[in-house]
Amino acid sequence: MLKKILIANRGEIAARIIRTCKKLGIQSVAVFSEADQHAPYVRMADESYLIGKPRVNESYLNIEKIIEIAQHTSVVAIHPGYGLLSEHPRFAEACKEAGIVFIGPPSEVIAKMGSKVEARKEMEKAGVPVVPGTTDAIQTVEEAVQFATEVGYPVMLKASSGGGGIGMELVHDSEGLKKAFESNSKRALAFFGDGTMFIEKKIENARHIEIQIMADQFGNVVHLFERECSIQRRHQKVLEEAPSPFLSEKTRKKMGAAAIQAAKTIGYYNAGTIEFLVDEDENFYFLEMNTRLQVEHPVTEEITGIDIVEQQINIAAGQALHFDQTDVQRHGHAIEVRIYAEDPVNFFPSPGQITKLIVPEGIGIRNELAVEEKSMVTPYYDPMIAKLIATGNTREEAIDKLSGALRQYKIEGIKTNLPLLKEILKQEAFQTGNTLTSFIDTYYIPQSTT
Ligand code: MV4
Repeated sequence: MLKKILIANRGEIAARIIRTCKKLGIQSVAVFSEADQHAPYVRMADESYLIGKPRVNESYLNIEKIIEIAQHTSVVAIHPGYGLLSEHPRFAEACKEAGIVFIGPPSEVIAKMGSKVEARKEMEKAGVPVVPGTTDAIQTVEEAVQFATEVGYPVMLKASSGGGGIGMELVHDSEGLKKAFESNSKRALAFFGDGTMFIEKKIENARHIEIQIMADQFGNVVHLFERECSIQRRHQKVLEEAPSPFLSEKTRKKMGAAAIQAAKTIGYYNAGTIEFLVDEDENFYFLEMNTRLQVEHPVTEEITGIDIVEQQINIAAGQALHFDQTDVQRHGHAIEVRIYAEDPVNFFPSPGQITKLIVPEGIGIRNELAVEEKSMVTPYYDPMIAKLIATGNTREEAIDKLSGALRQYKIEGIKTNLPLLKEILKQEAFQTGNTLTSFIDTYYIPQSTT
């Protein structure tokens, strides 16, 4: 058992991790920037330490400072949450060197999956279907054009170190590819310090479906079924649900088995997610692997009854999984929406003070909050201020509960995307489970700011 844990994160996920620490009798240490002094998670932790200025480079990304506090407070482990340092191989390495357990996979595995080109190679080795594309990095425009001619347009040009759509472009012909290659490679180099590019065939009318896996340090791997995450805007997820309303039981089984094989092949341990693109005929293709706890993990917790953070802690402590695949059962349906401090018309961030906050409550309603009444939402971090999760016996019941909860929700003082979320739930395409990645662009027409 890990007796004392530092949480190298902020906001709702820091609060979420501290909650499981309390449940397990683990001492928690929070770190915070000058902008987060009054954040709820800072008060929830047993100890809290100021680590620097508001900007992440001067606080939450300062590896040396965080390790220094970890040593000063004698924690045995660090939980990185999501984003920030969670998929930073050098941070995992720094923890190890300091004799502190990193609650995540080994540094080398994070690095390997961080390279999309390497990840594709590993998946081919594992026998997991990947999108038809280049095996090796593309070095020149000529190579790019030659490959695209072979597989046929349209193709997706992607950055090997990319994610969130940065350095990615859809191209329809060789002219477009020639133009896109240099600019995206330069952008990727500027953003990630790596301009390596690769090409995939474009999968049309794709859904984004991911499999949650859990692996211990003894090679035991289970999957916790899928999450449907197709409703996104500019590569920001807005709504996630489990199970997917689209998948057949047969494909669900095949994807689960593929995800387990993927994790075994790379020697993975920790919670992890294998993302797939799924086409209309239920062909699925590996997209990327996330080697961290994800924002949308609660929907999986709701349908399986498994506390994913607790499992991460047990795995990091060197315990074997105490359940196998047949013990993982799913019940009902869960939907999560992300509440962002942003203008629902132009999607600009909307910082300011929350003057009034009413959070819905009820059976099957779960809130994950970064804020409370009177909190300041600052411009320094991700604008997601809360998550709302509704669980019912059926998808219809979950939608009804979520709609009711959204009607109860009140946030005053700042603008939020609550109107967008209500609008999504009202759409027939959503209600019938017809959720493609183009959903928001197709159906959402902003009405007003109030
Ligand atoms: C694709 C694709 C179609 N074909 N790759 C977007 C973010 C990045 N992680 C991968 N993305 C895509 N890759 C091929 N070969 C379509 C997308 C995509 C997308 C994927 C998931 C969820 C929303 C999306 C929105 C636009 C494009």
